[in-house]
Amino acid sequence: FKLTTVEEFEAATARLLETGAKVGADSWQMRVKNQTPHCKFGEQGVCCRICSMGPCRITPKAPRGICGCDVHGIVGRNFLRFTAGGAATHSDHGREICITLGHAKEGGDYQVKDPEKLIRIAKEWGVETEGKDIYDLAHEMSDLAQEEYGKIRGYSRWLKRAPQHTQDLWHAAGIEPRAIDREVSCALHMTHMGNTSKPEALIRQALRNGLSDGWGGSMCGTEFSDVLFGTPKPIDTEANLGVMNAENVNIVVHGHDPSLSEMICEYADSKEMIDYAKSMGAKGITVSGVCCTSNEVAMRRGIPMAGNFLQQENVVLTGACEAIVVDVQCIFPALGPLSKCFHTKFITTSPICQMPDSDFIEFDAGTAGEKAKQIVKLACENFKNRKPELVHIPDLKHKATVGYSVEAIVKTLDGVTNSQVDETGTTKPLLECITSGVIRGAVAMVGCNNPKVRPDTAHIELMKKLIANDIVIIASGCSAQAAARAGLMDKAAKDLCGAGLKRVCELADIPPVLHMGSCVDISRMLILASELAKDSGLNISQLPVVGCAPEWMSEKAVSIGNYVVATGLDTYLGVDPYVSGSTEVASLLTEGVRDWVEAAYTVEKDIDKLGDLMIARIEEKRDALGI
Ligand code: NFS
Ligand code: SF4
Repeated sequence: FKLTTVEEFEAATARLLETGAKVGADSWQMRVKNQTPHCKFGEQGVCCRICSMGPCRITPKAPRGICGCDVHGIVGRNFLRFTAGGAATHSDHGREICITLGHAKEGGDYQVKDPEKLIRIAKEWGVETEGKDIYDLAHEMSDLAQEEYGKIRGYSRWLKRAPQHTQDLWHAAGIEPRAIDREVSCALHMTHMGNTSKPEALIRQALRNGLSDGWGGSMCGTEFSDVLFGTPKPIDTEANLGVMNAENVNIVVHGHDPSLSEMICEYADSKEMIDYAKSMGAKGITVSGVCCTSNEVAMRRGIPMAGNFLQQENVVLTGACEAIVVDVQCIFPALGPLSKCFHTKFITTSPICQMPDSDFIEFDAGTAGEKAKQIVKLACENFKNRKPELVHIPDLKHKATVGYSVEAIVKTLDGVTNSQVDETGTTKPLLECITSGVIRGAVAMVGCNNPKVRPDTAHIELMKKLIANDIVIIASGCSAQAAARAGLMDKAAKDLCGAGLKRVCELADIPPVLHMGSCVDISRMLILASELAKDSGLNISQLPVVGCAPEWMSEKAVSIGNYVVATGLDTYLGVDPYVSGSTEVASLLTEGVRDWVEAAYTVEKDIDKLGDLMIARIEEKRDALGI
């Protein structure tokens, strides 16, 4: 068994960039050069521009801004604003899903595909389900979920899913999130000129705002996406640019909201559209994905993953992309001008994400089917405009098995252990593997690519190291796609594991890196950690489980980091979150918060060291438990 190497990824990219040079295309590789070195004030987080007396930059000679704010206040406010941006983004995505749920109807574009899950959540929320039409229930839950964003009293309904001990910690620390939108507003209010400059208060709100995402907006996104589109189950797919097909109309879905990508997949798979593609001279239609929307449709439909964040330009550079259809988040504005160098249609669909040089086809839940069909037709009609001399699809792809929701993990592991464990439907078999030491622990690998790190290398190298040490990986977002493209989600990758993990992979018939979905699906990881804690009688912070985002870049990733830490899981970052300018803020994040939530951050840019630190932490937790 052989993984695809990062060198092979890079050779493929280099070949594509040659095409780019021919047509005069710009690329992120070129723009990074223009932007380097980066502004040191920005990198340390010591620049404040939240009022027009500034911008103020803190230096030894100028230790305070014009208003008198010191470096700790400035760095802390910047960190909180960064978090608020991410929490707002995830949560607004979640809200869109709640709205889509309100449009679900029998035989309509959107239907309830997992009624059991809807009923389960309704019961959790104390909603009467007996004798109720499933669509009436869906609409009632849609309203209630949307109210979570602006309710006037109480805390997020989802918090109750956490172990009591975790809820008690949140209460004691004063960080239980209230209405989702309120925490974002509160963060922006606190960081306005002349408000909070005390680091401790800013970091507390950063955790609370993170929690309003993970245990609020993101959880709405994940749970109601499952209700609408089905809870993921293990399914086979493929990953990397080679999934695009030179003979077919290639549609690439990019972004985050499955409401769009699901509809595109649905129509692209219809006989009517396939016939239409044939009438345009193609053999068929291939839909593939980039970024998290790709994870969504891969997990539920086995749609292949063309690439992750820093591959988005590559799909256009193949010269074989008829349409790149985007909704929201992580979309390079570069795709506009780049698509103009090729025949590619760059189709934006959301009022939230409007870009120059794109065709805007507004997509909403009410007209979804009709718009999806229009987009697929447009892509088919564009096939004839291809310039054959520019077409080159790298011959790189790997098999991957994806779709490991918590439900799927529990089901897959049921009955795997040969121990006395006979309780099905719990995480006990997984716990048994961990306690016996067959698996040493688990790492949640998440987050983006970032040109500051050699792309994909940190994800892949860390995963290789961890699985060789019998540590199972649960992965999401662009990290999951890096794994899939390398081959780490191929079941054959068990050969790269230590003997214990290899045995578990064989018995359970799973790959050593489990794809848990998109970034909003990190809420699944919170549930898994909670279930493990409840089933073992331990606190989450005692479990030999940590989180890691080695190549993160977005505000969303910081919000995630905050809720993962606040849930009791130590989190390891490979890129600095612009706090190095303040000793107080940096030490709060790497130590101080541990007093509130029993976990903290570690930042380490040396990837090999980062891996060693995680392994050491996992072993330390095992020692503390005497296992
Ligand atoms: Ni997550 Fe998904 Fe990727 Fe990073 Fe962007 S796609 S929401 S933010 S870049 S992992
Ligand atoms: Fe400068 Fe204070 Fe205004 Fe920030 S809020 S720009 S530190 S004067």
